[in-house]
Amino acid sequence: MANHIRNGLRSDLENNGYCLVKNQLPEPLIAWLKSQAAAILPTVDAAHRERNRSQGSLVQLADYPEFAKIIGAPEVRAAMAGLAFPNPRFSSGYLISKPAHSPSLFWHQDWWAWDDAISYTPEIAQVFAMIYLTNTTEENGCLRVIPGSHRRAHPLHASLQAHDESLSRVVDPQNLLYQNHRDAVAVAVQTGDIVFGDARLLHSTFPNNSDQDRSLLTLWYHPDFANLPAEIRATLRKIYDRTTGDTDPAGDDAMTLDEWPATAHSLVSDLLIPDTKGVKARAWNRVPQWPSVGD
Ligand SMILES: O=C(O)CCC(=O)C(=O)O
Repeated sequence: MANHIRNGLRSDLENNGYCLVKNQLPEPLIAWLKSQAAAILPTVDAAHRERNRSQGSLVQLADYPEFAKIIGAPEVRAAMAGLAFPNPRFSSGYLISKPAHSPSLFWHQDWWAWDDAISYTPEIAQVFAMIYLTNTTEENGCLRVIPGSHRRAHPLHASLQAHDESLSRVVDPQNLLYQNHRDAVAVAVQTGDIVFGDARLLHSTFPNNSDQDRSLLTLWYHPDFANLPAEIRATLRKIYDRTTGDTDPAGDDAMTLDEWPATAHSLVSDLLIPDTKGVKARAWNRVPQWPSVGD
């Protein structure tokens, strides 16, 4: 597969904070992912579902080495090469399932290093790659985004309580963070597409009003890991180690990618986050402080 840089998609990612890479994954790979999801999702317990009612589920992929096949897939690598990611690394990923007739995902952004100056520059420190296992529409809970919100303040920022526990549990369904917004753009996909998005982008989903589950994998990559500030690299290592920022915290049998069997490990070894022993981690701050001028 030739690795041509796709300038239109790269500028979508830079300017709008997201881009849609169409028809990138072959049907057998999607069918295989669906079969994995169908085996795992029934094992998700009721307490997890309650805790993550707005997301649906957040199953840490580190516990399932079989997902090396998608994290290191040549098609995902080709998509990242097309977006001119010089040195991508992978820190974590989740299997997210939005059951039939379930609520919307609340508006939020996923970046956590807002104390670092890099957060207010065009540099893209972290992206999601969302791989949906069904076609999505507004009816079954597709993604929605506020284009450009990764680089400038938006009124929704003022009401954010990112990944606040009561938002995940949908304690108050009337909260405006579950509602549609006039600046929102729906991102409907076909299976085989990949949605890439800057972690700073405001996003949410429509409710799933259909009779079918709507699942996806979210994979977190870092396009130019080697050139990130050392403190951010140190925090990424902690995320990778599951000692910070893990929304599906480690149980007794929880794994990190370092513990994966050799066959799985070999598919992703060049993408893993190296040990940053001794480097102080960047403090966790989920709240942007936009400069008043010169953004
Ligand atoms: O469910 C989706 O479509 C998106 C999930 C997501 O963005 C999240 O859980 O942060």
